[in-house]
Amino acid sequence: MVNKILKAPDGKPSDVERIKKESNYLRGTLKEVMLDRISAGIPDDDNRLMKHHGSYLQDDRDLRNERQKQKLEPAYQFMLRVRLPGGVAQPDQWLVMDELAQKYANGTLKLTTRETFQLHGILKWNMKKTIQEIHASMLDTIAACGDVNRNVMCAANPYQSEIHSEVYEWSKKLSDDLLPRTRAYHEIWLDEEKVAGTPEVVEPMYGTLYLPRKFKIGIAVPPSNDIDVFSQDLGFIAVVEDGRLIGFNVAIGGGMGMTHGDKATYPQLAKVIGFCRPDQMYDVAEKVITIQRDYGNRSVRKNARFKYTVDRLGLETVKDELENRLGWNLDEAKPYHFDNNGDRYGWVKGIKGKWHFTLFVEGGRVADFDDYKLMTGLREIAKIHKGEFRLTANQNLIIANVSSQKKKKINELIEQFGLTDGKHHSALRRSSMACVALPTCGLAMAEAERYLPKLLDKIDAIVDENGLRNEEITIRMTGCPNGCARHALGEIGFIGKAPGKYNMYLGAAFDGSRLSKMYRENIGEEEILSELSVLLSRYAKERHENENFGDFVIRSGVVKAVTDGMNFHD
Ligand code: SRM
Ligand code: SF4
Repeated sequence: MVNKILKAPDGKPSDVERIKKESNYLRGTLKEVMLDRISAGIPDDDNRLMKHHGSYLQDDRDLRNERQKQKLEPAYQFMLRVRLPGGVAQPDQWLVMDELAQKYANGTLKLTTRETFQLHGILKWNMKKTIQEIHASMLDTIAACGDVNRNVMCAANPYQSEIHSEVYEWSKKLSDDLLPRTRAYHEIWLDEEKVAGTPEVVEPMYGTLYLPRKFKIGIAVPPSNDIDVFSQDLGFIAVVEDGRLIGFNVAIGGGMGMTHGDKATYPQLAKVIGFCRPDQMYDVAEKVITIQRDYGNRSVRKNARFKYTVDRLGLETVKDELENRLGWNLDEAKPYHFDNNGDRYGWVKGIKGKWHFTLFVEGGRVADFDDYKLMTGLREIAKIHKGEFRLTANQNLIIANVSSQKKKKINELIEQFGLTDGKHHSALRRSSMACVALPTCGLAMAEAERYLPKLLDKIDAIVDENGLRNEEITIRMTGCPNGCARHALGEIGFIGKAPGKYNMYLGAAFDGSRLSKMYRENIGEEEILSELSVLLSRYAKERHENENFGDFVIRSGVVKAVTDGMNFHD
């Protein structure tokens, strides 16, 4: 056992640390400012705190210039993210989210890359009503953003439904047990009376400052790595023996975000450090989180994620510290094997005669489009569905646990509304993901969700020319290097640099176990298409049997394999 003296980095705490410290456990002046009708916005300090309540202030960037010209304040509106552990929503909860989207938001639902709902475009005066209605449906938005543990993901895979339900229960338990304990949310949004006198310890795990940065946990069930377990701060890989869940391999220190031009920031993959039983999972999560709480960087926020703490202290040191805090040692990691990080579409039969239908939802956007009434179709299904909806980490949706009797009726609705399992699309499009980006994301440098489908129309032509229509190649686009669509784990990745310009990355592994490498910088559509034209034609002609595109570009020397996030920029 190493006996090192561990230290957090020196340096003046960032302003967010001050805001949290002075917030009286995430209250700040949120209650008051939300009542103010003079501005549709809220002050910056409160907006920082707002994230811990699952929301934050945005403005419609499509309208920004025009409003500036007219000397109006920006078109302020709120994004609201639901906490939905494991991505499971009941049909009545789906209907509530649909209704709220129409009543208070922009009439659409965003299914996120972390298996939950986001509403966009909520006006300040409607926020409280929206949160209260979400709460009445037995959901909440606590800790969906902010410097705390976020929504815990779990494999949505319908193939192993008995293991899914067990793993789902663990993800829900972790998510619930790791919630902040402050009553701020209940007081601000749900009108809970403040209890006189303050209990001695409000936040036994988080403390007054919460975490240095966001913290993410995901649980994968091999062979599917649909949740991209290696991108998590803390990942659990289910180990199944003789059809029974015996525990989890534990992986630490993953994350996708970076800043253009700053080599001290990089995407990183979590590394497996051992194995624990299911009943030890909470203990592991809590102790890992407290290590990050104590040693994470509270001075430079862009180096504050747990991946940097692990890389700075060293994997072995962090493992030792974890075992010290646990008071027991992790077992040796068990063998595991992933074969993909995407979704499998269409109808699948699970246990007890139940059926599951995985629907392709391009960019995760549920809306009624001119020629595709996706939102109405899903509403009609939710009205008769007795199973559940599972939001996937690839922004898709599973209509899950459908009885054989109900399947006929649900299938009729699927057909009536033309809801697609994506099978008439190219496999490349089915394997695509794009983050929200413009017009709502304040950090976007380029389009993603609104642009990728159009780019894919053109890439599809290249795919068809080369006979690659059924080849699954993962392709991901983000509007900035924060990596919300886990671009660094797409075999083809695009990161927005400026309007219409992207950095292009290649060479991630199809099973999510290797990062991609920068291939071209700051290129526009024409160049993207000409690069892909050459690469896909070579792939069609020169690939080995069953060779994935990400492996091909490395074997053929197009890009170097990234062996560790720390050499991502080399
Ligand atoms: Fe994200 C910030 C959207 C998954 C890394 N992300 C944001 C914000 C809140 C912008 C902001 O802070 O001003 C975006 C809101 C846009 C909007 O208009 O809705 C945003 N992130 C999203 C979503 C909705 C993308 C999507 O299209 O699905 C995803 C919501 C997930 C959820 O339900 O909780 C989303 N974000 C991710 C992921 C993927 C994941 O977790 O599996 C990542 C990469 C993994 C990681 O965390 O390393 C991710 N988001 C970031 C970062 C970079 C963090 C970093 O430390 O590196 C930011 C910026 C930040 O935190 O300062 C960010
Ligand atoms: Fe916004 Fe960037 Fe995340 Fe896309 S990757 S949603 S542009 S923060």
